[in-house]
Amino acid sequence: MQEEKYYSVRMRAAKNGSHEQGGKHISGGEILSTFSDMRHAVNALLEKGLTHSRGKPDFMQIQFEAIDEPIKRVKPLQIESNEVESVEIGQALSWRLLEKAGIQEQIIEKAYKHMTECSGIRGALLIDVHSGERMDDRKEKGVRVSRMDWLNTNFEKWADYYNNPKNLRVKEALVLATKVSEHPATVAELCWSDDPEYITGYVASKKLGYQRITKLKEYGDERGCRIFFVDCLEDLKEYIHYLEKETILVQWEEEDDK
Ligand code: WAQ
Ligand code: MG
Ligand code: MG
Ligand code: MG
Repeated sequence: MQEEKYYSVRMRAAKNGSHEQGGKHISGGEILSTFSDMRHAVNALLEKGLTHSRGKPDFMQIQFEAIDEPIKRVKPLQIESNEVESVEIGQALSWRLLEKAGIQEQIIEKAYKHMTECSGIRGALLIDVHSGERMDDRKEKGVRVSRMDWLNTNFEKWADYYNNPKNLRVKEALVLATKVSEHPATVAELCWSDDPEYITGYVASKKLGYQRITKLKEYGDERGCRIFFVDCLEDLKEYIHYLEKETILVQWEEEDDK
């Protein structure tokens, strides 16, 4: 049977000029859509960028392109929530989880330094697990993971089964973390939002699953973070190609988790 054709739909919004002109990143989004759902997809991204807590954009770009390559189905990472009382405790827990994923303490420390120097970027930092140095050459752009999604009917089935909130932010983050952790060169991911009102973040890896941490930054802070700890000295180009161009659809079946 021939599979329905999908399109990658992407949005980015900035304020005080485009990203290229040095504007402030406001919002980004990526969706997979069929042709017949395109209006809905474009509208959802438009809405996301127009009404954002980081500010009112004066630049936005929305584009779609057909996907010609095969689409891979991947099960969502297991999700766990860690309630913490303070940012300090949350940050300490993120360190412990990263160490559990096999990353050395001095590498984590270096990664955190890179992050404070680069917060405000719209993509992720790729950090070499051996040296702690940044691997990508994308400067203030970072690497933007794209071509991933989770059909809403299937996501809602999953959320109902686990009694998880049907929250778009959690869905988007879990989709991204699932795609990123699926690549064998990813050791772990560390993330928290750049949206000032959203303070829950996570550490994710294939082994740890998606470990939410309820406080990773102070309320009101507009500095966000996405770091991929990477172990691939040889083929960085292939890795970035996977993140940007290969298509992943998250798909969950009840039998998977029994
Ligand atoms: N690819 C790479 N990096 C990205 C992408 C992407 N597609 N989208 C966002 N980022 C980077 C970028 O640098 C942002 O500044 C940063 O991540 C945060 O993005 O409760 O909402 O979309 O389980 O603000 C995690 C917890 C929420 C959700 C993360 O991130 C939960 C979040 P945001
Ligand atoms: Mg986004
Ligand atoms: Mg997001
Ligand atoms: Mg954001």
